[in-house]
Amino acid sequence: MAGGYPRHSSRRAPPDAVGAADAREPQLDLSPAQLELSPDERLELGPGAVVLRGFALPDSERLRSDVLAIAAAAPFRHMKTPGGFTMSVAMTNCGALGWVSDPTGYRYSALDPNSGLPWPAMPAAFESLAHRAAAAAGFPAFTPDACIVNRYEPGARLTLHQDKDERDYRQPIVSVSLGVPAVFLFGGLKRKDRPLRFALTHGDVVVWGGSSRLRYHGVMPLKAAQHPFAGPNRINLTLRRAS
Ligand code: MD3
Ligand code: FE
Repeated sequence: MAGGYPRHSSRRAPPDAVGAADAREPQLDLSPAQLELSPDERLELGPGAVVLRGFALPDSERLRSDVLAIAAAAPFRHMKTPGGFTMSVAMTNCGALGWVSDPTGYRYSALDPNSGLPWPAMPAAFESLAHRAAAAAGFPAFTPDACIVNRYEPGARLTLHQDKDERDYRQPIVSVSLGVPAVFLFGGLKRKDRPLRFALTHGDVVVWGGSSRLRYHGVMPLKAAQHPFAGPNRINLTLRRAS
């Protein structure tokens, strides 16, 4: 339990401070061109892991206003971890359940601890997008009850972690990348397995199911850039079946 972190149950390992960006240019294993190769805009990364490049682009404006409404009701915040760190990624949630972290641990909760109110409802556009993306990847019955909204400011990152706080790992996770592009790390089933690196850009949707569901993954420090969707930030939605 280095640094007070449970080694296997944590979604997120200790984050670095905001602004602690790596100065080196990350070397990508899959170039943006490789992620663009197929006319049906679909790339299998591994069993059950499917990139649907640009799948969210037609919904971009709707998603943007929905994220703004969620953030107005349940503002982005930098959560504290049980290990005593403050996350560099700012988070909020929507849906019946939201993921929260505080010095006592991680859990899904029906209430926003900052307000004591339920999380904002899952917007229809989120649910529909997740359902269509999961179906396109071979998961026809996916109905998310939780959506974590992550906001990356320049320098924010997620170190390698597994997502293990959900009840049923047979349910995939659908991720939607919006705004400034990021370098994503896709590791193996052991933390030490060398991760594949590739860019996730605005509008990309990835379905993470099957044997990829428990693979380690993370996000490199966000480079300073601008994108019309959210200025200097990257927004990532992860739609889940938590219960
Ligand atoms: C691979 N978010 O919220 S989304 C997270 O970009 C998280 O904000 C990242 O990891 C982000 O937990 C990555 C892509 C993702 C999400 C869940 C996965 C990849 C995954 C679960 C298993 C394997
Ligand atoms: Fe994750």
